[in-house]
Amino acid sequence: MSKFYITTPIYYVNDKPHIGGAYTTIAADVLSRWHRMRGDDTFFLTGVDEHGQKIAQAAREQNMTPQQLCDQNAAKFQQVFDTLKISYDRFIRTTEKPHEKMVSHVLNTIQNKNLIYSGTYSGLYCVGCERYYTSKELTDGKCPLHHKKPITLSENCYFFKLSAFQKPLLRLIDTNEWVIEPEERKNEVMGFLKSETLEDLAISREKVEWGIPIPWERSQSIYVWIDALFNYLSGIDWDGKNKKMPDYWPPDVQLIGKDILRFHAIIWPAFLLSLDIPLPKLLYAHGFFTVGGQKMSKSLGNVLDPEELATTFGPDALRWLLLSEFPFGQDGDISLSKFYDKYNADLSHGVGNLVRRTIALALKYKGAIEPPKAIDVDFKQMIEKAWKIYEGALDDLKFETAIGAINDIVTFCDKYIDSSEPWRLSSDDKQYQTIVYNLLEVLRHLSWLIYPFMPKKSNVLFQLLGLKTETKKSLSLGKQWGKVEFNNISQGDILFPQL
Ligand code: ME8
Repeated sequence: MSKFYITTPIYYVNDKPHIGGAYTTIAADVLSRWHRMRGDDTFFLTGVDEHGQKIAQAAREQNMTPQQLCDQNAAKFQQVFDTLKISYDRFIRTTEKPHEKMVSHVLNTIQNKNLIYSGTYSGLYCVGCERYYTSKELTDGKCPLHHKKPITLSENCYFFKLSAFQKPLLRLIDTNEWVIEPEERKNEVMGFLKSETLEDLAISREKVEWGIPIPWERSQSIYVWIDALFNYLSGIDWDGKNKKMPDYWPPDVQLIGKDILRFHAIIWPAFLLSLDIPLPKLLYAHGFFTVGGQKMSKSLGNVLDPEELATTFGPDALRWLLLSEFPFGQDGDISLSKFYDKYNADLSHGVGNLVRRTIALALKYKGAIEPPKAIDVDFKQMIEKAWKIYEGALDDLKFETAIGAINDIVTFCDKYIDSSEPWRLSSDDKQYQTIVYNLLEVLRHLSWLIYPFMPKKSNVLFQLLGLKTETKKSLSLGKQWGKVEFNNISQGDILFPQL
């Protein structure tokens, strides 16, 4: 059995769950469900980032202790993830004691290797981002994200010798030992490493009351970003000391948004190299989306809320819509009107209508619908081809291609119904039964195929087909054509009511 370890970023606990984070998490969930369905020993880690000045400040403003705020908001994230049918195996919170202990151990190890030294850092600091900016990175002297002038800050701190890793990282990326995808993102990181001198990294700060103390100097605490990166190790219960890493290590996929690429493509692997820990197999940074052609912003009033969208379209459909609108690795645009159009086209008129038509035809025949003596080769080949495209697409994180393969099956069947005109035949006719069998068998395959994207609808469809135990089968059995008999079919509620 292969293992599959996948991670998302951990989200700032003081923010509301946003559609951007939901996008990353849904994508990770689809991959996790796909790997579980395939029989892989899968571990899906997500969670929240709970330390730092911003969180302490937000708690003060709300008359709460930081821990109270974290507890309240972490629960909110979990609730939204439940709504979105996120099947994480572990929801990590960086205020968990084992995480804090692990980070302390790891810092001691790096310190013992002489890769940490004390110094003074002075720089342009954005409170909103909790990070320093170089003047080059600012837009008109302002933080590109918060559009505020950073403050000049000087403080004693510890530095990590990040500069020592510039050459090793360049080599690892160049030789694809450290794989960053899509290609564009890899080139971005390579370009940066080739053209800029990597400076040592300030890893601690003074007077942050809500952070993990530097073990040998408790007046300093570790910078929230560094603390957060180590969640990928504490999330699988590594204690920071044991030489043997947990079996899930290294991650097979680390999914992130392109905004946090440098943290994950440079700083994170440098820490792992400093600890002699194998690097993740793949770092994949997806794109950002605009809404109706514009950047999402409160002032424009175009912020999409994942919970509201799940109420409008249903969580299953929302997952499908988000991942089908534009290619995963690229930037794209979404909008409510596009969601309505796509919902009606793919789901209501597409999959949903095929289900309703097929079941209506099947119910006209009273007996069990058995595999025909001569298997329909066109159907068998069509389904085998669809599976091939679908599997290759999910392995390459091309969600939109996998969804396209499903839509093509539906189109094939719609044409088949129109051309074979089963309504002209008597239900006792062998030809009628063959047509219905082919269509039911397609629905059974569709239930498997839609599962990673729409787990609840997939289960409903299996039930309508009278195949409640089908998912207990291995995928390789499930993928075979023409072996199953249908004898307990029912027409339930409409799967995707038109909106
Ligand atoms: O960066 N549009 O957390 P975060 C699209 N705690 N995606 C967005 C988005 C938007 N408007 N806003 C956020 C952090 N995201 C750190 C991570 S990991 C060790 C620590 C997505 O909650 C984006 O993909 O601010 C980003 O990568 C992720 O949410 C986390 O954002």
